[in-house]
Amino acid sequence: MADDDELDLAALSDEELVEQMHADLYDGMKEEIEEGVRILLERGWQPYRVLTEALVEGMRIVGIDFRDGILFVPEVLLSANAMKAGMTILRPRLAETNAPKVGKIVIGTVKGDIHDIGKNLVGMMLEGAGFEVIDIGINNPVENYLAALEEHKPDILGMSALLTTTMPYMKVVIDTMKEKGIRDDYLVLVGGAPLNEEFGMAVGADGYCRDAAIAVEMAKDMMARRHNVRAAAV
Ligand code: B12
Repeated sequence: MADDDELDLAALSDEELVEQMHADLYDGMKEEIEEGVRILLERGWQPYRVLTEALVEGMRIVGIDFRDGILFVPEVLLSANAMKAGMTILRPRLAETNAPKVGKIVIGTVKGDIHDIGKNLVGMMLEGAGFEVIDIGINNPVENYLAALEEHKPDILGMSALLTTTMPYMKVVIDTMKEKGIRDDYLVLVGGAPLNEEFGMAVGADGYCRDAAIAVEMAKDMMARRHNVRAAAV
């Protein structure tokens, strides 16, 4: 039984619960977020809907107050941890287990940047769409990307950056790939809040994706086209 002053999340309507989860994410309430995610799933919500409407939207609100100096790093870290806890519950549900593997991707956040929620989300969604995902984490210098490409031989390299100061590093990675003569062996996808299509093209990527759903579409599309080109060549 809940205490008198403790909110019974299960008693809330869907709409109230989602609003409460935005507030709980804002306050970094990990256990409440976990409970909210479970309740929505039990009520038949699709995992992707829980992810976008409850978690990603909640983090968007956190982002606004962080930008405006109302929230600070320690508080946003708590929000991020609560978000990650919710994502952990959703992850296996987003992954269609027996799906045939459609391709392989190495994904990581660039050097100097420790933001990983968006990257993790893209990885989870790609996993759900049947990709094998090798996540090399955050703060990756070019050497890490090259080593991962060499070791895992993926179809796609994905890079994430959330800071205007770190996004130019994507060009360093792509230029190094060109110097080594391996650029065309991989498709390169880039993403992160401060990027746009134009930036993606300017650094020499094959594609820029605004969000994880677009990343899945683009990755699948690119794999299909690559497959067709190869099939036509034989
Ligand atoms: C959470 C957060 C943090 C957390 C990160 C926790 C974590 N584990 O990730 C903490 C508190 C650590 C943090 C620290 C800092 N942060 Co911060 N942070 C954010 C915040 C609020 C949310 C980011 C987020 O998770 N969004 C939710 C996810 C789902 O969205 P997303 O990351 O954009 O990802 C989606 C797409 O972009 C895309 N995508 C992302 N990556 C990829 C990769 C590929 C391959 C593809 C295809 C697609 C793709 O798909 C994703 C899913 O849909 C943003 C605000 C914002 N508006 O972005 C600020 C923000 C990014 N941070 C900012 C700043 C300034 C900082 C600090 C410098 C603050 C400081 N003074 O110390 C430090 C820098 C630390 C570092 N060296 O990296 C600024 C950046 C400003 C700028 N223009 O550069 C922002 C924009 C806030 C602001 N407006 O001031 N931060």
